[in-house]
Parts: sequence; C-alpha cells; structure tokens
Amino acid sequence: MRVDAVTLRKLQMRLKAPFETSFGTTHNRTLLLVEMQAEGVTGWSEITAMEAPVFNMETIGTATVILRETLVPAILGKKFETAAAMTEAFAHVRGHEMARAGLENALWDIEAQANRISLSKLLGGTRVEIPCGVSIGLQASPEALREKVATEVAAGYQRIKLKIKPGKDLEYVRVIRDAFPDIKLSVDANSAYTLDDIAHLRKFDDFNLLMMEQPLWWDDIYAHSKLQKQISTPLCLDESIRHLRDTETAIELGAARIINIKLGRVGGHSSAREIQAYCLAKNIPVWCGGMLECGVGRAHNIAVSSLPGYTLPGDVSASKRYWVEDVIEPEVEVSPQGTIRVPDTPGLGYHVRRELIERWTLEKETWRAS
Ligand code: OSB
Ligand code: MG
Repeated sequence: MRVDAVTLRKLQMRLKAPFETSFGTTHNRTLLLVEMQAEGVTGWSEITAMEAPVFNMETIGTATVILRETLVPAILGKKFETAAAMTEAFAHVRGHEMARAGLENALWDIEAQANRISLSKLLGGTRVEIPCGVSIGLQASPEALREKVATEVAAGYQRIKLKIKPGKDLEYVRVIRDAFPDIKLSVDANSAYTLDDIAHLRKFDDFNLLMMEQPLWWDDIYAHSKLQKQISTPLCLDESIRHLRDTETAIELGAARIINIKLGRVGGHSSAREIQAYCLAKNIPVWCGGMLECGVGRAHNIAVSSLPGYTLPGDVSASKRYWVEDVIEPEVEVSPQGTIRVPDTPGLGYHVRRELIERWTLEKETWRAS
C-alpha cells in the first residue's frame, strides 16, 4: 500500500452537555481527523488529543505540527506491506502517540477495505457484539449525579463510571451505591490524588467498586504500586500506559490489576494489540477507553473492543450521548442490553459523512506524494 495523500482536518463539534473531569470542563470538542489515500482507497481515523495538555502531553496543536514536520514526511509516497509495518517508519520518534496513531489507524482502515474484511476481523476480533459502559462527568450535586446514573442504567449500560476529584468523591459514590446496590460501578480520578490521600482512598473499599482508575500522577506507575498494596479496590491505569513496556512495568510492580487501552494514548492499533495480547496471556482484564470521540474514533474503538481479553465493558457508548449529529452513518447505537453490534462490512463498517465533516472543518491541510 503506497500512501498517496494525507488530509488533516481540524473541526469543532459541540457536546450536548459539558463534560467535566478533574482536569477541566469540555464544552466544544475540537477534533482532528485524518483522511488517507492509498491503493485508490480512502481510510479514516481520529487523533484523540485534547486542546490543552491536560490528559497527556499532546495537544491538537502539537499533533498538527508533528504530522506536518515529521510523521507525514516519513510515510508519504512510501509503500507498506501492512498497516502494522508503518510503526517502523515512526521508530525514531519519541512520544506523540496520538499523532502516530492517527496515521497508522487510517492505514488499518485502508488495509481492511483492500482485503474486503472488517477492521475487527483484520485486527483478530472474535466478538460480534461488545459490552458497553458509560463515563459520567463530575456533577453539581449527588442528586444530579443520581439522575444521570438512573438514565444510563435505564438505557441498559452495563457499567457506570463516575468521575471523581477531592471534594466530589465519597459522598457522591455513596449516594450512587445506595441507590444502585448491584450495578457494576467504577471511579476515575484522572490523577487528582497523591500518596498523602491513601487513608482517604482506602474508604472507597466499602463500595464494592469494579475498579479505581488512575487516582495518582499521570506519569507515575510506581506510586500506584504503593497505593495498590494498601487498598483492596483494583486499580486500573489509563494515563500512565503508553505502550507494552509500561503495561509490563505496571503488572510486574502490582500497580494495576486492570488496564484501560486507548488507541491514541498507546500509539495505534499495533501497540494496542501488543498490550491486549500480553494482558490476555497474563489474565489481566482490559477494556477500551474513550476520549469523547466522534463517530470515526468510535468506529475504531468498536473494532478494538471485539478482540479477546476485552472482557470488561468499555467507555464506548452511543453517538447520541455526546452528539446531536454524528459524522458517521448509521450512528453508533446501543441495544437495551447495553451492547453495540460489531460491523462485519469492509473497513470501519460505517459511512463517513465527508460533506458534514467539510462543513464543520475549521482548518485543513493536504499532503500529496509526487
Ligand atoms: O479518563 O477516560 C478518561 C474523556 C476525556 C479524557 C479522558 C477520559 C474521558 C472519559 C470519557 O472518561 C470517555 C468517553 O469517551 O465516553
Ligand atoms: Mg480515565
């Protein structure tokens, strides 16, 4: 597959409701979409960086620059046997996982289409439907949170994840656990606590949580291993996991018992599969995380979630939870049982609405091979 052209688009989509985490509130999601041409086929992917470096080091701006200056020149006009082979072209690049994932994942879509199989199948997916959970942002009061949870439980979602931060934690979780004694419940702190909070974090052990996600520093696996020794709630790492080596470190140190795999954060499908294979062999459950993606990123996440070992419901939910109108057709829908059907048509399995994307595009840059 020769990469003939790459188009990077920046667009903005208004969220139905603001999404608040311990690192801030998102009202409008600024997105980067990659459109790649190879073999006469068009592939799509989403670069999941946020506008500011609040989740990891990357931003919409850094991804744009690194694509323009480093990543696109390394692949334009080059031939790749497989999408996985593109990782070698980026072997000299340190960091910038989300930007790299944007290019590699578009080629995975192309490879699947060229082989006339679904992306799920190309990746080694075995599931025909995936279990879904939701991530609920910080709310103004425990009562407001209880209403949100009631809506999502009624919609069928199989796991509810609550965002927490100091001051909006134990009281909120207690209200939810009392109202819903049997649901699969987890919390995500996005690095809002420190090791001084161990006694406080231990109190979450009372709530029979499925997991506590990334309570401590985004870049400190060792600190999580110290915390895990002192609490019984299983820790799950999100921000700290950039690749297989981080995963090995986390598991060997006992810093996590569950791993959140996000395609962008780990640098794309190849890296995500390495982590998945390792965790499967070690009996460590994994699940697919989300970054408030539009339909393009959502479609990649659905394919990923169909692989063996993704035994826990992910943060892959219906388009309509976030968007008035999504950029794919049909939109992602969730069944009353809280599942999404994995498409079996070639590539992503959704039609990408280029006209709509074009209308919402703020900036666009195209690079063509000569
Ligand atoms: O930590 O999982 C996270 C959204 C933005 C950045 C980080 C996270 C999240 C979510 C939302 O929790 C998950 C989703 O896309 O539904
Ligand atoms: Mg998280």
